[in-house]
Amino acid sequence: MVKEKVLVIGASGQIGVELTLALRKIYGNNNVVASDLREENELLKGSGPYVSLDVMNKEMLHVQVIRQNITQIYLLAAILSATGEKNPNLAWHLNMQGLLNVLDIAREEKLHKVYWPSSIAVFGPTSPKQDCPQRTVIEPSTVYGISKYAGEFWCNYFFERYGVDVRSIRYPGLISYKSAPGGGTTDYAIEIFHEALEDRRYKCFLKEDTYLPMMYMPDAIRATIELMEAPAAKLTVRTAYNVAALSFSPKEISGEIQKHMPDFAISYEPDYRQNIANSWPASIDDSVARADWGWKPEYDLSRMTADMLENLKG
Ligand code: NAD
Ligand code: AKB
Repeated sequence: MVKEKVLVIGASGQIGVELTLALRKIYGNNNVVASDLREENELLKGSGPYVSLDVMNKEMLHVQVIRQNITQIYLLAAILSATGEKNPNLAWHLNMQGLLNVLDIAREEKLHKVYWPSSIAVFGPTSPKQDCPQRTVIEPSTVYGISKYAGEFWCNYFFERYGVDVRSIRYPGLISYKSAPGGGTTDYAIEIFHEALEDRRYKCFLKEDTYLPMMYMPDAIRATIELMEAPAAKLTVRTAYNVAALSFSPKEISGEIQKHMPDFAISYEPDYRQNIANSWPASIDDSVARADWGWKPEYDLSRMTADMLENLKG
């Protein structure tokens, strides 16, 4: 078996912490190097190597890849939708240049595989709202969505032109309790649990009937690993795969929380994130991922809600 050495960039973030821990179980603690611009997340401490690294510094990144004999990179460093609308230039710069730095190094060093996540944010107001297909009209209206869509085509280009085995998923909004979310529009679906447990009330920044595609983190981690372990010959999509699990509104998730906490109350005060949410589909068709590499979600709304509350209660 080929020995793999994995570098996770953005390992202290919402996905990075859980993905790093999952990859360490597969490849061994010392074969997964966590890296981030910010300090090492508490949950990673003591579980394996950590380096401080800026993905925008291509030379330093290249040095680390050579020095550590890296064979795979998982690139998670990015600016998400809500923060991106506050600073479009920064979002474009990090989301694009960070990816190009990684793809260039992967080509030069002949890395075995690269993982880079896209998002349902590639879809825009002209995409179908329900069961949005893998291939459809894609006209994103946020800088985050534009950067993800351009990124998907850079991945496809590096695969077609240079044979870089880069794989990608269009994650829905991800819900988790281990590490905090990083500035997205779907973050309300995490905040609501924390506020419910602390205050028994939550003021939501989206309207009650705003349906969005969502997924519980264990499903997202499993999707990522299953895609990365799938035989290359099975993959028909080299931009990014649609994957789906849940679709719910703030009213629906608050109703689910009320089943566990009858005195929980939600109110609504939509802000600039409502426009972002309005531009995205409500649900996603993931039949291509199911057919190509056997994707199937495990968590529904009620199971996810019960698990979130149980884990956050501690
Ligand atoms: P996050 O913001 O929680 O984590 C990103 C990490 O990258 C942070 O720890 C940050 O410090 C680090 N970082 C930022 N700039 C860096 C730099 N220059 N060099 C090195 N590290 C840097 O984000 P996340 O939610 O974990 O998302 C990870 C990826 O998944 C992103 O590409 C995001 O677009 C994508 N995604 C996330 C979601 C979601 O709901 N969380 C949904 C769809 C797609
Ligand atoms: C966001 O809301 O920006 C992210 C995403 C869906 O990409 N959670």
